[in-house]
Amino acid sequence: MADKDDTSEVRTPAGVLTSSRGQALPDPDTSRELLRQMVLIRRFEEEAGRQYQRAKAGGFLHLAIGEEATIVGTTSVMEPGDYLIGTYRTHGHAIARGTDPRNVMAELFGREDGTARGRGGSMHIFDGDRRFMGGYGIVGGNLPIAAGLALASDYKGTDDVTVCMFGDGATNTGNFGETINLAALWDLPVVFLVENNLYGMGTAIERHSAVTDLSHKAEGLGVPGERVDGQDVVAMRECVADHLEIARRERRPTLVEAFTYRYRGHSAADPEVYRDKQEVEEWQRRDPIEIFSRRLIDAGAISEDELAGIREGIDAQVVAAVEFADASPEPPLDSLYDNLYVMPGEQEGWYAVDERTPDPFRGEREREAAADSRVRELHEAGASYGGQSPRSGGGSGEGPATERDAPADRAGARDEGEPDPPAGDEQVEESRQQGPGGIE
Ligand SMILES: Cc1ncc(C[n+]2csc(CCOP(=O)(O)OP(=O)(O)O)c2C)c(N)n1
Ligand SMILES: [Mg+2]
Repeated sequence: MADKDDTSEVRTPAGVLTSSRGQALPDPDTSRELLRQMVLIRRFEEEAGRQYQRAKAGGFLHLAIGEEATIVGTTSVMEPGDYLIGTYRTHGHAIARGTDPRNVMAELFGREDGTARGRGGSMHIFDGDRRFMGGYGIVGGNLPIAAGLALASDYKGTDDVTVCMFGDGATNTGNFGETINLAALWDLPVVFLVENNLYGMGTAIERHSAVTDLSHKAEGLGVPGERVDGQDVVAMRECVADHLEIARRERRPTLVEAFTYRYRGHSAADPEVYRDKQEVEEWQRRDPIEIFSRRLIDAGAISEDELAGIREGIDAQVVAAVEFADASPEPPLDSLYDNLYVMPGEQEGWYAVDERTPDPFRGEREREAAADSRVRELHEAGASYGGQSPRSGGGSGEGPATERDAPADRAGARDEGEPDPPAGDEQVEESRQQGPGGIE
């Protein structure tokens, strides 16, 4: 059913994007599911932000609030066997792929029931069973891995496709050019998807990329692209479905550039001096969840009551995720070196610690170290760096972390590579003094 005008227009740094994608709503069940997933991701991330303020979640935290339609539109048309690989902003991607939000929250809390048993934290959500191949902290670092996944599918002769999602900033990395070139040369079944939220940290796209129409940026290397409104879940779905089909059937890579926007700062520690409030508000008027809810109500696909019911159910689900995460044990301290090395007998292959040398392997030594007090010292240093009080007695789940009053925006916990906050900001200064202790 076509319930919109024939074309839509979105203002972008590279001119107005006119598109006829997203005219027809999917069937009511599918539509409700798209909405439910977007609301779940939004609520989950709002709560993650709150738990970070309370210092329940540690490390770094990058929220994708505002980018839900780009995420859900994409995953909703992927097959279960397809691979998805993303960045450090991927709580929603994992949830949309089917990972239980309770396990994602437990990962943020650094607990045993987390998706990486608490080892990865927010930037490294991973769920191999659902072929969500992870979050990566190195900008552009996931692109070559995506090419590897796609090559593996080809090699095995399956028709699985890899979807590789990354930011506008990542298109400036060497990894982008190198991966695009190989993907085109080897006809790899991969869809490259740029989540163009107009900024790489605090740098606007016009200031970081000579080419602002990113859909053209891979063309000279043999990968054509398409621009799409990333705030319109139906347009996203349609567009990605076509590109998946090209990868699956024609075995060639393409690129999708989705226009989207993050409402929150780059990370929880961003003072946001590079954009003004009006710009954020302008994008909030094109909120993907509000737009889609209104559209479904207008089309009679959902009632106001049903919508309220969805929101209520999700509120409860997110509260349960926090309770679950909080009740999950801390990883035992003597497991600190687990899964770092492939030890003898665990797995055959060149990467296993084998009998090539009579000396004990470094990994074995590190494991032995877990038995002595050096590990304890490491733990304490790590805990104080993260601003937490170390737990007494070796940290094998003796109770929840000591809650502390985190500074209002935890501005002291700056992201790697983030610029110093502007001078004279008292709150930043104060939290910087309280801030990460550093390892002595
Ligand atoms: C190779 C590399 N350079 C720099 C950084 C620091 N850094 C972290 S996020 C980021 C911005 C990336 O922006 P973009 O690709 O647009 O993704 P977004 O954060 O907007 O989702 C930078 C420069 C990094 N993590 N890795
Ligand atoms: Mg960006």
